[in-house]
Amino acid sequence: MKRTLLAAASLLLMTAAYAAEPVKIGFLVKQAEEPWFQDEWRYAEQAAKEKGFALVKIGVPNGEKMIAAIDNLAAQKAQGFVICAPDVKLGTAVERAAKRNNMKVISVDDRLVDGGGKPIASIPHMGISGYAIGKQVGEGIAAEIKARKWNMAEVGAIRVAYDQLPTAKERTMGAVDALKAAGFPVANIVDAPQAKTDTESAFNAANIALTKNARFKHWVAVGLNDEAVLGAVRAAEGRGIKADNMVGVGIGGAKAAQNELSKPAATGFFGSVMISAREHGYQTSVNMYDWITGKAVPPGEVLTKGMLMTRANQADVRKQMGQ
Ligand code: FCA
Repeated sequence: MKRTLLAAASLLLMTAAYAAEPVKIGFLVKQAEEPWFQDEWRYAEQAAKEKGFALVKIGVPNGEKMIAAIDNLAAQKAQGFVICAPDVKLGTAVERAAKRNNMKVISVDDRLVDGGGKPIASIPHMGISGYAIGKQVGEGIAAEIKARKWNMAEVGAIRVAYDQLPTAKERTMGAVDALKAAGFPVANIVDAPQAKTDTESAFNAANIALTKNARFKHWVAVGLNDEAVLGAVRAAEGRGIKADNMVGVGIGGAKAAQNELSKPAATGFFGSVMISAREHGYQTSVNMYDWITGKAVPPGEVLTKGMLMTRANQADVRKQMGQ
């Protein structure tokens, strides 16, 4: 009798200890300085406050820092993490590090791939519907070309490219396909590969493309995010190509795009397809919390939508996207 009571008591204690284990979640992003990732973190903080878990935000600009961050999270007794890795090819390394430390992992924005380049299905993912959002970019540009009555033969299109990142390729190819569908001449599309996914690299890439193709009268620009298109817009400005001869449409719609679209005078940055930082930051964190606490297993893959935001509808789009 005594022994059974003791056993029951120790079981109770163990359960209590387990239940009391505070939930700690890591949120690792590849480019912490980018407004999009700042927004994701902000919405993740909101989830942490609401659900009462601890959130650890870490910037992971390269593979070495990423592995160190995962091990560090484990030492802090985090039970899981959400990650946008610096390189999707690190997928197997991410999964191995999570397993080794007995942590759960969800990817956000960039889908992790294995050694053969195949998406790792065992890591739940939330990303954007890259091709569809790219098409919205292309359609927005095509409509503006029409509105300005430009002769398409005289328009050059810069595709700021980062094709080693699958979502980047999908986005920019979606934009190119929409332009083609609107009758844009394929020969006028110029690829400008960027070394990194930031404004400076896009600026350098676009500059080369503009120099080599001085024959065009007007320009349009697409890229994987707002930073890519802003780089192209700034490069064009440097060559005297301003708002009346440039239509750039980005993807993201975070602070950088909002600032640009709020400048008193229009620039070549015509708009941005706004995507949901709230969903990517808040919902992935809630999904991780539910997974850790045994409430629910996250969906295998969620792809979110976007809305074209321009100077004309900026306030309305932000309201509709709840941002
Ligand atoms: C990628 C890009 C970011 C953002 C995100 C949704 O990670 O690099 O700029 O667009 O997808």
